[in-house]
Amino acid sequence: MENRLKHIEKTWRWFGATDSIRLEEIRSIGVEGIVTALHHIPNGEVWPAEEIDSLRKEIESHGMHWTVVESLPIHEEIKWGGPRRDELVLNYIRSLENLAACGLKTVVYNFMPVIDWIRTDLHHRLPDGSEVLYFRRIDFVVFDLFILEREGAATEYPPEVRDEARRRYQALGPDGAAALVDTVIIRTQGFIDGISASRPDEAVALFRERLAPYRDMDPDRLFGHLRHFLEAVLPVAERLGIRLAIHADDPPGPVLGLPRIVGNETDLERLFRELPSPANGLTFCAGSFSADPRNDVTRLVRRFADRIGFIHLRSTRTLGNGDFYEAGHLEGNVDMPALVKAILEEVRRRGPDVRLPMRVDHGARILSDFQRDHHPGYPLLGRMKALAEMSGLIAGLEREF
Ligand code: DNO
Repeated sequence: MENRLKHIEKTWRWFGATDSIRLEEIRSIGVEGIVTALHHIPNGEVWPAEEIDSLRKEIESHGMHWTVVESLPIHEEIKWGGPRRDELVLNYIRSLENLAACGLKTVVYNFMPVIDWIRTDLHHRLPDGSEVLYFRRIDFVVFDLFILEREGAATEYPPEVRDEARRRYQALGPDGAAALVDTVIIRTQGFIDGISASRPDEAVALFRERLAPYRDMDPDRLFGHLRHFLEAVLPVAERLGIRLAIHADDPPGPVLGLPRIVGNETDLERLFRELPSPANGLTFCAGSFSADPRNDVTRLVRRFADRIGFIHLRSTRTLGNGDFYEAGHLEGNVDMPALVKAILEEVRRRGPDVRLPMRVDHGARILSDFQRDHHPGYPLLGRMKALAEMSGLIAGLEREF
């Protein structure tokens, strides 16, 4: 294929039948591999081989491959260690067997309790007229203290933060508060996590229910649950030739009193030291790691290079007060040329025929993205621009390899 990078396979996240962006459009912009999941199957149920295979064939009929599964989600009960967890782990294993039987070998998951990625504003306008995703720390505190009314939350914030949050909550008013719930839960979690709530009050009730079993959860216990899961699943994955690739926490660090354990060098060091199986891999999400300014993202690539099974290229700009927004792919906290170079060094080390799948993660809304429906962060043109930028950067750097 023309347009083909030597060491990197260009992939694209597609949400299947509910995605307004069609496979033929994706193919026409030089994408080789699709990243998707059986999004309609409730979390915890087995993915049937026939359904996996028919989706695979649909993608292949458009001249591409289904390269990465993102995600095969982990049921909450595995994360909090509930009574059904071993049964749910067995279901997970059966899904892995069915995926492997259909040729799928890279499987993304995350271990964030209750809530996956978090943004408080999906329409932050930049001076150039584009719209990006934004995380405003104080709005998240408002969500926690005044909407969720989480027990014990007040003691976790200093008085001046609580006062600021109260003023902000009053300024938002009831409509603003409902819009915040819509953003934090319904829009950002709904399409990836099958959250079916469509009204803010339902969504909040569901959230409270999900939070309850995590009372007193600390990072060590959560890690213990991840270990329990991986000890069961990794030997099977090894036998099947599957690499599980855990996604970084987004944003890294505790939220809503819940620990997060995949956010920095210390976390990754522990994960791979305690579970050294080669099937224990990483989805290197540059944007997620970059939302903690203490992370040196290029250093993380170098340190854990051999664990990386899949790359998400993206960058954020942090604003020093806990806020961040999604910067252009060549802007923000990530030194993208240095990061890509570190990745190419690793892929070359793996051998001449190895190519690592990469997708650009999220994208600004630009041009006709405003006229077309899409999941937050996944517009056509903004991502296409990012893909073009990243492809050019990689093609240039590959000359040295
Ligand atoms: C959001 C995504 C996440 C990610 C999962 C992986 O845009 O980056 O939802 O896919 O955390 O399990």
